[in-house]
Amino acid sequence: MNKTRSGFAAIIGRPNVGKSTLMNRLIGQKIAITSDKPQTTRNRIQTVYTDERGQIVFLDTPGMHQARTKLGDYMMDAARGTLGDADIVIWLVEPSPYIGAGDRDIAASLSGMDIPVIIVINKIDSVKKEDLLPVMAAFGQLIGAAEIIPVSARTGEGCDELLRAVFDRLSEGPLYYDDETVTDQTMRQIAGELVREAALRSLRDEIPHGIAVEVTRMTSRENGMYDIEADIICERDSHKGIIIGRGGSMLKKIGSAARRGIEDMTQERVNLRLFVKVRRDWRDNETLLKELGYSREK
Ligand SMILES: Nc1nc2c(ncn2[C@@H]2O[C@H](COP(=O)(O)OP(=O)(O)O)[C@@H](O)[C@H]2O)c(=O)[nH]1
Ligand SMILES: [Mg+2]
Repeated sequence: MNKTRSGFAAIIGRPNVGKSTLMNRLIGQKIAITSDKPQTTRNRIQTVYTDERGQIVFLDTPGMHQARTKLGDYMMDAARGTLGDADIVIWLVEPSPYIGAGDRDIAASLSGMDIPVIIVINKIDSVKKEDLLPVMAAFGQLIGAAEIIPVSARTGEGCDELLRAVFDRLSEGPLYYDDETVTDQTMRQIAGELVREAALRSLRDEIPHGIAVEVTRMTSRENGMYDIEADIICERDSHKGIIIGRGGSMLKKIGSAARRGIEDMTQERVNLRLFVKVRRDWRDNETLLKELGYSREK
């Protein structure tokens, strides 16, 4: 019998470099939500990739950033805690040769650790081929032993190379999950995240950072159709007005985008009802954070 390789791969990097997009691409399914707003990912999300070579358990993390709220603290804990569980680190960076303080900090914390690191230069679809060499040279000097792989999470270029590099560095081990398992997230959790993604993508400025979503009902009818109700929670009355929009237009836009996303995930028709609620300063309220699933003891 062929021996399989397996292990946990933490995906880390600055906010917005494409960690969640890459993870979804590698497993071939949309599990983690993505947006062009920093700090879209709040929880640690685990997904599983299995093929004849073995099994990689990917850990998507909130980006490394300076926390300013209790929610921010929780997100940084989730990011740091993940490193302790990893057999290998996939460190995503932007395709630029100018390495900022954030990436230097990450390099410094990685150099003190005794696990293999793969530096992944993402978004290569957005730069010319000849501009890539200086980027690879710059990061090559930062952590000597690391392999550097250019990819585009958007187009899939380089992703097979990346999977090969990860399997090369994992040791022989058992499959932790059966080959049907794709994630530790429940459908209900993903549905809530898809509502939050629709809100993030439709709203501008600071409002998206102050939004949470709670799915209060998710039931399925005999014909398979889902009935889902969810609260969009925001921090102020003025935000509530913006989320609802003139004549309810914004909430309608968020609702139809979210419904399409949930229908893609469930492959069933979805009847979605959204409500907007104000919970003042929930991002700094331990009790509310816990209720919304952003709890430290997990
Ligand atoms: N051009 C380009 N954009 C990308 C790529 N990967 C991610 N993005 C975009 O970068 C933004 C942040 O992506 P996301 O996965 O949410 O980043 P995260 O915060 O690191 O998880 C989104 O707008 C993505 O569409 C890529 O390979 N190429
Ligand atoms: Mg993310």
